[in-house]
Amino acid sequence: MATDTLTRSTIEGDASRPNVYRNFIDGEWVESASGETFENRNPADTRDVVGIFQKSVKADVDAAVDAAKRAFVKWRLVPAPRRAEIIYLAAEMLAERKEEFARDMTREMGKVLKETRGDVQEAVDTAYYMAGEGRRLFGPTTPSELPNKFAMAVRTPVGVCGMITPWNFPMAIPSWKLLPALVCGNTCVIKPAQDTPLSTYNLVRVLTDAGVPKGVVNIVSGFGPQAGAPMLEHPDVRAISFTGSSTVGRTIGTAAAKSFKHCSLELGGKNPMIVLNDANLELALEGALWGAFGTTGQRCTATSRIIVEKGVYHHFVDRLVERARKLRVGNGLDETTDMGPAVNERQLKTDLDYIEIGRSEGARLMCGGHRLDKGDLHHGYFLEPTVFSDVDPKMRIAQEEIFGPVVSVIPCENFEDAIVIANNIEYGLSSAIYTRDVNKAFAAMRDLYAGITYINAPTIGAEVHLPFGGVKATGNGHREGGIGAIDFYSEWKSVYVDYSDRLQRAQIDRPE
Ligand code: UN1
Repeated sequence: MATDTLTRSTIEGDASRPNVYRNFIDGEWVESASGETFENRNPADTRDVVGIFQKSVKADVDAAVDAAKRAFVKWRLVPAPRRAEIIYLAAEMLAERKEEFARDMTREMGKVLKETRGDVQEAVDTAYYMAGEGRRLFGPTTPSELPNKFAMAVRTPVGVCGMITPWNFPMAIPSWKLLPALVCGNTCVIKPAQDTPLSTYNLVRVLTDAGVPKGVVNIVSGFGPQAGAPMLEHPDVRAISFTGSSTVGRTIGTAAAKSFKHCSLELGGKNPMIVLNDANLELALEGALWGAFGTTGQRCTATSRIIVEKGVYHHFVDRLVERARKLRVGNGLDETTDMGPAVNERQLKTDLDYIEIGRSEGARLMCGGHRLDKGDLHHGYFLEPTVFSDVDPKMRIAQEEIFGPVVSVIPCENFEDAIVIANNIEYGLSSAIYTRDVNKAFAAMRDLYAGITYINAPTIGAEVHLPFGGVKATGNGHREGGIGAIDFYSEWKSVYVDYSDRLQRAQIDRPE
């Protein structure tokens, strides 16, 4: 089906009567106490209203936390393998509805269908992985220092968990948080990003259909200051998980610390890709295009700096520009589109501002730099794929997270120089190197200071069963994905069983 037809029929179907979505609290779909709502519009065509959502306030968050607290009493006692069976069933249901949910996501967020299918798949993968954890949740058993005494540590749930999620992975990231929390026996209140609440609704509906009891997962939609901040202040919320900018993360971490909440922050990135003289240049080029312009550059793992050794620098830049110019920008519902729009007007403005900053700093704008607004694109937030070359590592475009399709190419002298440039940055999420020299590849694995390093692959595309997160301003030391998530959503309890029938004093009664 042509995009045109698809878009128009969607508009006609919805413009007269867009769906109204309520909050989900204690198993009921309820309106916000504020009585106010907001619109979720398609960034590729702002005439298309994806849905109307509740503008939640503190009273809604309080009701959701209260429901989660009551539900926790029973949910924590459901055997973990049983909790996991529900998550397994949810995985199967998500997989079945992948296409429908991908389309919803492209409409609300803009990224192209093949990527939104990937986003739903990431939730499916997480669900299968976490379902498996229900029969593990391993803890250590260990010898006691005393005779006739048994020692072990078990995982216990944390309690009510608050989650504040971003718009760039509208289903995958909520799944990274909700699913490990649930398998560990926690209950949840989630506030999805105001740009993409529908994908969280889709995920939570599936969880509910799969058998998650009422009150165990609650949704409050809305804006950070009104609907997110009350979670940080609420004494009954024991853990907060946030993915978003480092600036907001700092505020959240500070607020959470006041009441000693567990707090996991997954923040910004400015991810380098190093291309050495001996690299497979065609492969590096493919990787650069995918890493820089996939998801319209709106990934915290996006390749935003390409550090190229001088022997191949000019050739690489020429080829990159040639290929970037050919990318088809448009509505993500059209299967032939390579790159969708920016998520909203503010993000588009940020991108354009940074392009101006790059120019004024003296970087060479090689291609792109303009808003695209001819024809159908006029109703969306489209931007040309943009490449700057001859970027100095100290420039703002090489230091600050842009979160758009704007990449900086930085020349370097050699491998050692590349590593220095790569690390000389506030962030440390992902990193990549293209080389055929195994010695340099291993040195890079050791020396790139980041939470993720790829060899001969771009900086994006982490898999869900490995730790995900980064160093420095990228986070506060926690990891999502795999066991790292289980660690965050559980508390260790050490259990000692003394079956000696006498008082034995640790450290004091040492057997002769
Ligand atoms: C993000 O950009 O916040 O590794 C998450 C990736 C994806 C997740 C990105 N699996 O690129």
